[in-house]
Amino acid sequence: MLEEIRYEYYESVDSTNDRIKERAHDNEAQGLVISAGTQTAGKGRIGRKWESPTKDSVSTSLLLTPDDISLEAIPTITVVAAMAVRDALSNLYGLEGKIKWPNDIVLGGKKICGILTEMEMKDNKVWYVVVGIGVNVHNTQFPEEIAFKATSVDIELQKQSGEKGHRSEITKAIWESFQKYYNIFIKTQDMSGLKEEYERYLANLNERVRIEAQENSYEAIARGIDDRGQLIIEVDGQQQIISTGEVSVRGIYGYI
Ligand code: BT5
Repeated sequence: MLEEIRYEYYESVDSTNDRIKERAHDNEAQGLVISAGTQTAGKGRIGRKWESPTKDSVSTSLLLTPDDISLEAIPTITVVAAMAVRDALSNLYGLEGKIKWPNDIVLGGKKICGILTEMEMKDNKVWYVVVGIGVNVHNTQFPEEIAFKATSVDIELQKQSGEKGHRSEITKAIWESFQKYYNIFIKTQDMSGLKEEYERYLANLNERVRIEAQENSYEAIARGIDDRGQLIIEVDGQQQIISTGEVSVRGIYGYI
C-alpha cells in the first residue's frame, strides 16, 4: 500500500528519475516525490530524450518500495500511472485524454504526457521502483522533430475554456490519483480490478494499429489489455499478446 506522499521540488535537476534513484540508494522510504522546474537530461524509454523546458512542464518522479512484488508486475505500474495522469487531467480541467498503450497520454491525437518506470534489483528481489511522469503544461511550441505529435495542457485548454494549467496542482492531482489506482493494483499485483476502466480510455481500441518491433513491423487490431497490462492484439484472426518491451504501437492514420 502507498500510504503517504512527501513532496520535494527543485528548480533544475538532470532527471527526476535519477534523483529518486540516488535517494533510494540512501534508503529513503517509499512515497517520496521529486519534481523539478526543468530537467537538463530528461529521459524517455530506451535512451530517448524527454524535452522538459524551463517551467513549462511537470517533471515528477515517485519512489516505491513494494513488498514482495514480482518482477513481472513492474511494467504494469506504467499502465497504472497512465490511468492516473488521465484521471488527473480529466478531474482538474475536463481534458479527456486517451491512453496510448503503454506509456503515453494523448489529446487531440498528440502526446501530452510520457511515463518512464525504472527499477533496481537487490538480492534477486525488486529493491525499488521509480515512476517518472512528464506532462507538457505551458508549452506553446516544441522542437521541430516532435512538433507534429506533441501538445500541452495550455494548448488543449485554449480550444476550450482558455484557462491555463497549474504545474503544482497537476503534480498533486496525478499522485493522488496514482495512489488510488496503485492501491487497487497492489492488492493483486495486476490489472484485474482496473482493466475495465482502463479499456474505456485506451486509444485505438478495436481499431487497426501498426506494431513496430525492432526487427519487423506489422498491422493488427488492438483488442484491450490482459491482467498484466499487456496489449492484446489480433493478427489474421489470432489473438496475440504484446508486452511493454521495445515495441511501438501506432494508429494507421497518424501518430496515435
Ligand atoms: C517517454 O518515453 O515518453 C517517457 C518520458 C518520461 C519523462 C519523465 S519526466 C520525469 C521523469 N524523469 C525523466 O528523466 N523522465 C521521466 P518514450 O515513449 O520513449 O518517448 C520519448 C519520445 O517522445 C521522444 O523520442 C520524442 O519523440 C518524444 N518527446 C520528447 N519530449 C517530448 C515532449 N515534451 N512532449 C511530447 N513528446 C516528446
